[in-house]
Amino acid sequence: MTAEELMNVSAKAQQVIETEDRYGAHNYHPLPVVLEKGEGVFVWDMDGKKYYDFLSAYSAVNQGHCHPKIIGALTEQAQKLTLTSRAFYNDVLGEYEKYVTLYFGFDKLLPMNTGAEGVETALKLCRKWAYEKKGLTSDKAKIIVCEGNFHGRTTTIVSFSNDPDARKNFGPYTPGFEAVPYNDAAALEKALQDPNVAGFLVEPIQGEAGVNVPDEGYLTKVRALCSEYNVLMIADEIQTGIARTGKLLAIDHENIKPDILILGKALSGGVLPVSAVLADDEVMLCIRPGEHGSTFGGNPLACKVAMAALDVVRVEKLAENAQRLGEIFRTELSAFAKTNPLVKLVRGKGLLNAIIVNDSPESKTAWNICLKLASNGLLAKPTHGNIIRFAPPLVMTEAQLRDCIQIIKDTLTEFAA
Ligand code: IF1
Repeated sequence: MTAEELMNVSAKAQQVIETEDRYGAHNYHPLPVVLEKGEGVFVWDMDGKKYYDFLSAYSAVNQGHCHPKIIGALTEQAQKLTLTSRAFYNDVLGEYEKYVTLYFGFDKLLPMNTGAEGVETALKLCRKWAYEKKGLTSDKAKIIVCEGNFHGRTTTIVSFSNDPDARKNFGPYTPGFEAVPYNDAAALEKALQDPNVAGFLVEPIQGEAGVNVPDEGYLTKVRALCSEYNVLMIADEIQTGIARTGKLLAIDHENIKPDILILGKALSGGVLPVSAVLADDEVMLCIRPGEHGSTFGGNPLACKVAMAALDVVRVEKLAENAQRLGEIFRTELSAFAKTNPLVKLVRGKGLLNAIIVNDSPESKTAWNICLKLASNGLLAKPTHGNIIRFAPPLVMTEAQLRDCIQIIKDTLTEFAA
């Protein structure tokens, strides 16, 4: 944290930052804001300053901070039973598995905790299916991924990342992956000529790559190609799912069903780590007792929280709200971009949007804009260099959104001057 960045930070908050700097790993470079409370679309820092949260913890807090229904489910179950491990049954997991599989339309669910664990589970499931059902030669299975992907931080996942920061000096890398350009069905079809391909892992919208929205119809072509070549389509909806893009799942915009669906983040409303892999029996039953698991996967506390979180999505019609407010956001900011030299482009779907700042990725412009947004009461953070992601909780009202649009416009105008 530079002295200049700490300028607007109170002594109290600086103390917290310094403690983290001294005792914590330096694996992040946060904005100089020290949060203490969250409620709905708002967060407060420890000096009592109120902000609109326009990051939603990378789309984990779609239901808004500390949603009373989800916190109620958490506190009620926390007094009863939090963890049994899967050595025994518990009275919640079956109810949860039924609720979620019916909610998303799959035969079965494998419960895990973090998104990366969900992705790893999907990769293992895909390989298992390839050897035991498709009949590939052992250790020969190949999974196609997309350039610009972000699927988590494990050594296998970063093995197929092409982001140098994510993978540098974490080798040796896990073999069995090949990248093709995103949003390019022809390139995918070419890669599928290899008979050893087991699956294709894709984000319906690339979040970290800067809210990279593929052409209409791309995912439909992907679905058709995966079926034609008998490889599993694996959809990573950890960030785009749970109503974020204006539909329950981003792939619902094209009405397709992947062979494996990965959920995380807002599956729990950001209350605790809950991820899940969904698939039909033909795939899911390739994993048998003792072949995969985790200590906390499927714990009763997580299950109750996730059911409440999904209930909120349905009852409060968060997908419809995201769809409607997203249209307003992109319309307003696209019009504004025509008059402001700083904004090159506005893109996104539902309430997963981003602006491309008209400056080099190496410049600190996007970062400085976010510092100014913070002092103007709105929290957002750049992704790669010159792209600022805007993703508020989906419980936002139109009036609050218009208030935020004004803050963003005023800040960008200030900056352009
Ligand atoms: C970080 C990014 C977002 C994800 C998708 C799997 C995972 C993520 C599509 C793994 C996680 C988080 C991780 C966090 C920042 C954030 C992020 F910038 F890293 F890429 F959202 F875009 N698939 N994304 O977005 O889930 O293991 O974290 O629960 O690592 O810096 P996780």
